[in-house]
Amino acid sequence: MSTTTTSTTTKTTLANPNLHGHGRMRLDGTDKQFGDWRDDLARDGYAVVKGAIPRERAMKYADQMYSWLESFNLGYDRNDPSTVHKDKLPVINEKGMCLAYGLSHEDFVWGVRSEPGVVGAFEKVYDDEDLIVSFDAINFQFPNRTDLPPNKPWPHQDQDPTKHGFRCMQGLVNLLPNGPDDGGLIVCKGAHLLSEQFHHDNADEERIPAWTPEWFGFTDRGMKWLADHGCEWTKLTAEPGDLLVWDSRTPHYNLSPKRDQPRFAIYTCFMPVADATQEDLRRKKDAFDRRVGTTHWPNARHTGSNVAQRDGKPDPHNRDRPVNDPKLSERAFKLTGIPYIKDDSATIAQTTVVA
Ligand SMILES: O=C(O)CCC(=O)C(=O)O
Ligand SMILES: [Fe+2]
Repeated sequence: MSTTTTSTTTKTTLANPNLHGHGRMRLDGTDKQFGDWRDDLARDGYAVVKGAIPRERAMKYADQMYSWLESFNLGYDRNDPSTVHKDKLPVINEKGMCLAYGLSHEDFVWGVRSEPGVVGAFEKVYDDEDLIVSFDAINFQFPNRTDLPPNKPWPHQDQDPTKHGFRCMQGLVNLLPNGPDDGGLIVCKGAHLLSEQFHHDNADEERIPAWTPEWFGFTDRGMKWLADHGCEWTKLTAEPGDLLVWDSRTPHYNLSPKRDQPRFAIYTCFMPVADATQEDLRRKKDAFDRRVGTTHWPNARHTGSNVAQRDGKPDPHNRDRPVNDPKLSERAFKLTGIPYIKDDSATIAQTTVVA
């Protein structure tokens, strides 16, 4: 491996033979047939991309996730389910989200984000190789947790309801066997196509408070509207290495596992860099430099913090850098968005890339 310094912005052609110049998918009922998972995505608002990461590599990533939990030395042991307790783990909420500790930038997380089968799926949907990726949360859900509040349904869409049409495809890589009772993603089939009508019909309703405009929570009335319009909820199942993708307008949430199998997932959301502004990219560079996270939205409209709160106080186990800082390939570095920043070569040159 050689270490180089990147200081220029170039739009290289990665020549992905899977791109056919068909243009970005529209997910409005007018997409042509592809004969693969893209047809499911267009019709249902979600799809499973089987084997986006080979199973053995996915299991290795899961192993690194277990090791990362154990690295806090708080008493969690993957072989002893009785050690699944908030006092023995980094701070993870009842939805399974772990947001701090520089985790979004651990080398294994970047490894998952830059897997060719993962990036390639997004390249196909956007018909574009110049993409940026979110610095998202990581999900660790364990069964039978009585030490956390229950994970009540939180149906939502991750897109501003005043902005219509397909804007962003979200994704998560599933890393452990995930059957019907093993928790994980549940989606409302076909509701992406009714999204504009939904928000028109329900515009008078008081909104569930959201900390970003790119989030909308479905109330009981909203859930009834979806049911009345024939939309059904489906809990997805997946093997290690499968990529689950969904239109940001598709209503969804997650369920906790019910038997003995934990659920591990790494969220991977990409969008064309052409959809981000230079200001977005500079904010994204700042988030990368500080090793903090973003929401699912890769344009980094909101950036996070590495200060987890434990029992109302900063966690004494907080970290502000990953245990293993990422060694980014040239492809991965482009996904940070940094090489697309114009007229900022002095600062960009500080970022080291391992080719
Ligand atoms: O964990 C999941 O499957 C879904 C998570 C989600 O919807 C979110 O973080 O916005
Ligand atoms: Fe979501």
